[in-house]
Amino acid sequence: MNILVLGGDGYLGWPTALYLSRKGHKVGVVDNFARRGYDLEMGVDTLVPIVGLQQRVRRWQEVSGNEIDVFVGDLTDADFVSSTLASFEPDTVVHFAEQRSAPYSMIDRKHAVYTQVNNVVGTLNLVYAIAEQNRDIHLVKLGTMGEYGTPNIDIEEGYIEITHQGRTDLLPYPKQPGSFYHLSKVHDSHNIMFACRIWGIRATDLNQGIVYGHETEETSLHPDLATRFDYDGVFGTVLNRFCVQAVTGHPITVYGAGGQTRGMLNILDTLACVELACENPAERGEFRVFNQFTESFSVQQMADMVAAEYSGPVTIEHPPTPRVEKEEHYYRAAHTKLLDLGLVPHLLTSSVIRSLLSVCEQHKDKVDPAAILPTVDWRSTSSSLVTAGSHGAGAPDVGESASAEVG
Ligand code: NAD
Ligand code: USQ
Repeated sequence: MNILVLGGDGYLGWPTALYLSRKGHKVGVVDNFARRGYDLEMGVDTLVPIVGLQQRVRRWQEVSGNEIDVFVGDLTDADFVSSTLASFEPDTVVHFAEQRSAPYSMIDRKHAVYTQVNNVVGTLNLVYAIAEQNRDIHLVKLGTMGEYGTPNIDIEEGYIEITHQGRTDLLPYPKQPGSFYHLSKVHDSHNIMFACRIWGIRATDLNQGIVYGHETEETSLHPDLATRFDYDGVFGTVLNRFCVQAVTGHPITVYGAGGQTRGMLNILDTLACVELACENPAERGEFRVFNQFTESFSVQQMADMVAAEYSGPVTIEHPPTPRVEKEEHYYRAAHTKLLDLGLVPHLLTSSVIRSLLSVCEQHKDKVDPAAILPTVDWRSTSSSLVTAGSHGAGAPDVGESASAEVG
């Protein structure tokens, strides 16, 4: 297949592009380097060094003999999206290219507006280009388990059968997301579902849990092929952060009571799930939802697992959560559809945690302790993290220009 990977310079997009290329697909990657810009803006850096996209692609060609096409541009630019699709002629578009940090979206108004414009407008431009050019293109969109929130009933895969006043219907599962970022994913889901209904395009929404891990078969082939590894308080995700905290002697930061429970998956399963979705496309007009995670754990359980596997001393602290979230709650989410397609999960075993700890150990001299603590407070409308006017390369002030740009 011709597979276009949007966000192909990111933590998940880059290893996915390599994986699909190695499987024999013709792969193109699209990115505007916004993620590298957020690092400059926040004054943080990936723990594992990464080289530039062009250098990555050249190295991949040398190592594998496979070419990857590169398209540098912004999905909020409709002409760019349209011309990229026209030139690459994808069978499948895998869409990772969004601002993906919940804390980043909660810094202040500018970052909330930036996140929602970037994510929602980019996705709208994409569905328009697909509808205009070729309605057979399969859109594989990265959503998030966080779209559902933490309801006090079982979470289904996208839809729930509801009987009300004696009548029954299959309806989209209710959404209670926990940040302006997670809300942007809900808005995307609604827009894509509508586009499938009106234009008959085909889409799979992968409601992914929190990804951990760093190495894949392909990224391990050369240091230039490494993907990023974030541990800071804004972009680092929980298990990756806990491993960095353990190896640097920083207390593990379990926010609040630690009963926050989330669906988790190994980065290797992200690649496998995306491949399964690509190889088993949705029907024309179908908006399909898969819950993409393999196990669920509470934050406290993850801290305990890391502490148990690390050979040195580890302390676990419970600072108040900077988020507005339930610290203890019911959590049971269905995740059978990808298993039915053949997913064989890589579970969170002791050896997986030890290998994560060893990546962190290897690069621990690069850790900036000042970047570890959380700095964004959900209850505040303007975090002290970024003062007015200091926004750098990451979040352009789209607040005032958004309507003009969209219009
Ligand atoms: P990432 O930030 O590392 O990668 C996203 C890439 O998209 C970046 O390289 C960025 O520069 C690019 N991008 C952003 N906006 C763009 C635009 N307007 N035009 C072109 N490129 C743009 O994030 P990631 O961790 O690789 O996550 C990828 C996707 O998976 C995201 O949509 C995220 O919401 C979703 N997801 C991630 C996780 C996780 O744990 N990392 C979990 C669930 C879902
Ligand atoms: N947490 C801690 N201590 C920390 C960091 C986080 O207790 O040091 C807690 C948070 O309060 C939260 C949970 O861990 O309850 C998860 O936080 P996270 O930062 O690992 O994950 P989240 O903000 O939900 O976002 C990440 C990705 C996002 C993706 C989402 C999947 O950044 O792109 O959509 O995971 S999900 O959580 O299923 O929505």
